[in-house]
Amino acid sequence: MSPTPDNNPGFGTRAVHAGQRPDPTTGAIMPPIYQTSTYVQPELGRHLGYEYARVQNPTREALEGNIAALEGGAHGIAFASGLSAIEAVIKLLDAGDHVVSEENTYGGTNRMFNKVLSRLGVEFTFVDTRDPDQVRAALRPRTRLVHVETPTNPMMRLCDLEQMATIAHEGDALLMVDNTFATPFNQRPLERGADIVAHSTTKYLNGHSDVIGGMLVVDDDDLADRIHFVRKSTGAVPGPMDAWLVLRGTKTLHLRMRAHNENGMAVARFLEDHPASVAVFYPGLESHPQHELAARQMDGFTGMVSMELGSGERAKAFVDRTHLFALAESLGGVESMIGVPALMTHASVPEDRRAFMGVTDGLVRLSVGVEEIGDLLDDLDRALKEL
Ligand code: P1T
Repeated sequence: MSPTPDNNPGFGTRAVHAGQRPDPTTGAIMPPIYQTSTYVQPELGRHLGYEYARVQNPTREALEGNIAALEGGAHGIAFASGLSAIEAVIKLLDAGDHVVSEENTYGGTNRMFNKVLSRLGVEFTFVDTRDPDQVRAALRPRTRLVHVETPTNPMMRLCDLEQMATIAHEGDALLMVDNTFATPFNQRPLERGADIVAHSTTKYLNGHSDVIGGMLVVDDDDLADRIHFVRKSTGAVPGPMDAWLVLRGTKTLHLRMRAHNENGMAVARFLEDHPASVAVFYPGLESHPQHELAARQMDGFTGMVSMELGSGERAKAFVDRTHLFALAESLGGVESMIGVPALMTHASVPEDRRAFMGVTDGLVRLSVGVEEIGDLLDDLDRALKEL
């Protein structure tokens, strides 16, 4: 049976063990990669619990059990990407239903809502979820979902999860929280009343920049059944190799996040004190306007740091000059990355909306990796001096 201790094991123990057991045939300590599309049935009308790999796959199920245990939910449902996970939740709705979404989400989420799903008749209102009154005022009789990110990508804005859950539930809507930036090591939305946690597992959960993947975690059995139905009916499942790679990643999530949190804080403090920076956005800094909420709601502040350099020219000069910080989209890998959201991850957001939220051409986003902090600070210092 499962080696998973069931006497309330700690986070790191769950990260290593939850969802897994030694392979019943060989005792293999890692779940095998069940690279198969179908399963032979002993006779018509009887199967071994596995019919077709879009619907069931043991490697994927191990990953789902693992991440569900980290978020403190009963069900994990894996997807081919973070966006397909979020999309599946919208597919629970009908044309004419309404969603209230944080305005400063990942640009691709905004693009999917605005340019794809709204064409199918689901209506979206975008608000600043830092302000609960804006969320409350946006609710309509047919609002079925409130979607938030906290911290947001890339402005590192927060919303109060308990407040969001109360408001959504008053309006008979579900609360979905994209927990990609925080990870369950730092923040567990289900404990604060959220109904659905969404992840791009592409990021910290996998942690090694070699997979695109997504995950939803829910506690409610009926909601899980409805999401499973959408997934099997529409098909955005991850392959078994990718599920296995993410599972290998989550085993060290607690070790990596401690290092990301520590390095993120050190980089944020360094940049805040640096004369070249106009502003630094990091919830762990006392200067962050929502630091008190961050300290209450989060156990750590991640490796994501954004900074304003004052102009697009300065931002370009900076990101072109770092060596250890690789110029790339994505985040959450062990290697440090840097980018200019207005030209990269958020280019699809209309310019006036970007400007309104502070996603200027001079905004630089850093995903601080787990390299030696002295080397990372040297890299930033040298590139900033060359500006
Ligand atoms: O790329 P995909 O696995 O589909 O995940 C989309 C997604 C969802 N939610 C958040 C908060 C994200 O940051 C992302 C993807 N983000 C990037 C690629 C990026 O560089 O910001």
